[in-house]
Amino acid sequence: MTTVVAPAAPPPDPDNIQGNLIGFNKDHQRLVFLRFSDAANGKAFLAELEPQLARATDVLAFNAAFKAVTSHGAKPGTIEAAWTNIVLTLAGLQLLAATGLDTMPAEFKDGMRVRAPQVGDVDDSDPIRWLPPFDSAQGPIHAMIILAADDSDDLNAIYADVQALAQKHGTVETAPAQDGNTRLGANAGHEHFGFKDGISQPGIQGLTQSSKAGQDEIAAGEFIIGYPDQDGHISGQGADAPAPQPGQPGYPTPTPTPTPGLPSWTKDGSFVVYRRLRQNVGGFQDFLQAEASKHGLNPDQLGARVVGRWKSGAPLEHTSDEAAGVDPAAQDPSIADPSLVTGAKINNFDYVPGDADGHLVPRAAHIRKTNPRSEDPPGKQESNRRRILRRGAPYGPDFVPNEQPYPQAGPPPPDQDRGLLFICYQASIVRGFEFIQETWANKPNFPSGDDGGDGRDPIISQDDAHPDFRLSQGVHLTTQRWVTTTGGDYFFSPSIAAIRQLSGS
Ligand code: N7H
Repeated sequence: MTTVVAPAAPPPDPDNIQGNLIGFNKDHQRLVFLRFSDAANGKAFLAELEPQLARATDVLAFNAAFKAVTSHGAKPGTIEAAWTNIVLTLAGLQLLAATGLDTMPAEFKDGMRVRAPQVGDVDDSDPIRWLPPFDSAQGPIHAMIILAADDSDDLNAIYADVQALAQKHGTVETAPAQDGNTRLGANAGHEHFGFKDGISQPGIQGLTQSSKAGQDEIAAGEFIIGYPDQDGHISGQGADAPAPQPGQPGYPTPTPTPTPGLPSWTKDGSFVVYRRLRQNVGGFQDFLQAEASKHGLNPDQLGARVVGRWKSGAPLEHTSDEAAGVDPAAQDPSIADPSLVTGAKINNFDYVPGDADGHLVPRAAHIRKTNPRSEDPPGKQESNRRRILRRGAPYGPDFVPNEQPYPQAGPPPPDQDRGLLFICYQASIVRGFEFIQETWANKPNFPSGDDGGDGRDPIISQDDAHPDFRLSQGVHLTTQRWVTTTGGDYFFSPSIAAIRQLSGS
């Protein structure tokens, strides 16, 4: 019998993919919000910007060089880079006369404003309260430029280049640019609640190479249009995720929206979600302080249960790497063994059957809700169909102990406005970000409705009307809204070839 072996799909082309999909991972970031004056000017702007855009090749080469240099003892600042990318809204693509836009997915055509009720952006997160340029006053922006650099002077230099180009082609910055910065000193790599971030990121088959234990290598088609996804379908060619099992806990609404096939120019592109998420750090800390002792915990222990990791990033779940006798529920295990928070170990865990009820890591803890790993339901296969590439950065000043509490109503003063510029890449927003937010984070019955339900994700889904977090069997805490959406939208990150095509060059 002859076995016919299907030819392997060619790997994604890193020369054609914009670099932030791999992750710029720089200390300084700036988001620039643009409106083109007309199609001709927009095309001319894009044509001149294109050679300046960082490709995935550039980021991969930098990362390899950085690893080589720092593994020989050199300081991180020895090699530096400054990078530019552009992502476009539906309005931007329309103005540039992109073809086949009617076949773009419904959620992208709607934009984040219209999808707000669905993903839980209500009450304080309601779009009527969003900041420019995402307030409705000026109409949709056309493009967001993502700038990133190791050095703030270099960031200013590439920003000046973009501003000069914009001026030349009648393109307007519709709101002040939004800066994001790595926090300083011991807080570097930690978001404003104090937890280490950017740890669990999927690898991309055919593009990235990882030696990190516990990192899943996910099919490129989950993130990039035109490649096989985890189920072997070519992303963007109509076949979307199979509907979740009806009746399965946590799946009240099947979400897949099969598309008739995206236009060919979308190949090597990716859909991008940007959310400006304000964090009420004082409120979060007050909650931990007030609630912990009621449950025989200290504030750090309760914080670890809310997130699923200790502030150091050490997992709250047991890991095969940990020393005998260590109890990661009692205290941060990396205090006893600092090697547990190295790249080789920090993400090497799963939710073990012995913790199926969430007595160690509550099932609604932020990282368990947003990536249940092997937990069943939903099961590893389903979890890995919902992976996203998180590429955000913190913004705003650090919290100062004893600063004024947030006002009862309205926004905090500017010097207390801090949070996360959440950015993620995926091949389908409805399957990635929206599903995680709506069906996992916001639903109190995921993964289980037993015992009053597992509750909502206490970090990203505070529901003012029904705030609930199941700490352990029979123990439910009333949470608050500590993360508020203050703007954002859905974008498309076109390939380099598509940008040339859109620019008419
Ligand atoms: Fe989350 N936080 O400080 O609590 N997140 N997140 N996130 N998040 C993660 O593992 C945080 C947000 C995911 O694979 C960590 O890299 C905050 C949104 C996913 O194990 C920490 C905000 C969405 C993961 C935080 C915020 C997600 C993850 C641990 C908003 C999607 C990986 C560090 C202000 C809808 C889970 C790490 C995995 C990890 C926090 C937003 C998703 C500390 C403060 C909007 C998929």
